[in-house]
Amino acid sequence: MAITSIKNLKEFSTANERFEGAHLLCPGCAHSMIVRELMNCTDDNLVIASNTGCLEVSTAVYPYTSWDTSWIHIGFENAATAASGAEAMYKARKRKGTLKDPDAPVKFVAFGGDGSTYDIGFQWLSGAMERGHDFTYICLDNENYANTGGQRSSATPIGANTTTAQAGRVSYGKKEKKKDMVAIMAAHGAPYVAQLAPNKWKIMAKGFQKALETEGPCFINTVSACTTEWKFDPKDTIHLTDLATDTLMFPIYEIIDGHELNILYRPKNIIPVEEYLAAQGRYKHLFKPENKHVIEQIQKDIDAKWEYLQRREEARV
Ligand SMILES: Cc1ncc(C[n+]2csc(CCOP(=O)(O)OP(=O)(O)O)c2C)c(N)n1
Ligand code: SF4
Ligand SMILES: [Mg+2]
Repeated sequence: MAITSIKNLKEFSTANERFEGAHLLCPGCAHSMIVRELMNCTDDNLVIASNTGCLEVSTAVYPYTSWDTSWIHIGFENAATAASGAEAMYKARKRKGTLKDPDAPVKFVAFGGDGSTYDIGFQWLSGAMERGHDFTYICLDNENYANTGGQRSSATPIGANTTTAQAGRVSYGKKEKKKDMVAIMAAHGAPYVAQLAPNKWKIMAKGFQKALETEGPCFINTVSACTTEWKFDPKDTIHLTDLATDTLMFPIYEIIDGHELNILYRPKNIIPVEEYLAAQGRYKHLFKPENKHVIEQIQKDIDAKWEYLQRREEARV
């Protein structure tokens, strides 16, 4: 098995880069941290499909590429389709004996933003999960359509100001709550589903490795802080992600075979969500007296979800 045990920080920083640093993502963009970690956590050959979005447009500007591996660019809705199609072809060729090196370990991975994963590519992702392809789908969840100017997606949390759910005199921003994609993917009966974050990089590497090692369709939602649309200083990406995990706005957990839930990170001190919201321009209107009720609602929802996750973990159902 070519997947290595979790590398330490030194090994990670000195490993042969498979995701090259010369790209056009904004300084501080978490997309590159997540992709780099996935690519550095295994020595297996990788076939990666990446659909339209910030990651794709910033890493494959002709004639340059940041991808030191097989890489397929595909239309906005089709990351899962491309990865699952490549996997099906690989299996067929293996069966027919037409692969040059049939014993070389190969893993199939798809990267999609939340706009493509939660909304526009949702049915294609659902189909690939249901068909049971052996691949890992990673959602880079920055909670908006960043590449086209910050429109709301169904991953955008309630109360966020976006270009299509604007906060102003008559509105506090997005009115609807975030879709629970992790639960939806687990409901497909996928063997491995998780929510991970780049500040907890060892947990994230372990989760990636688990997904790559697991046979069948795996889904990972990663929290990807977006300096431009969340509106925070690029130097604060990891601090902001710490706030995301330690307020439990983004709890870190896995679900195995659609039912066994394990919490992977328990903050020592749970931070009130206000601190996370106050650190980002997209929520600044919530601190006006007339919008305080939205902050209270967000905190209530976080508390209820944390309770629920703990109960699920204990119940082992
Ligand atoms: C079918 C289709 N609809 C819309 C677009 C325009 N489009 C390109 S990238 C993008 C936003 C991508 O958002 P997301 O998937 O969240 O990725 P991010 O850029 O935020 O990483 C949109 C709407 C497109 N290329 N194809
Ligand atoms: S707009 Fe956001 S997601 Fe896109 S490159 Fe910049 S920081 Fe990254
Ligand atoms: Mg997005």
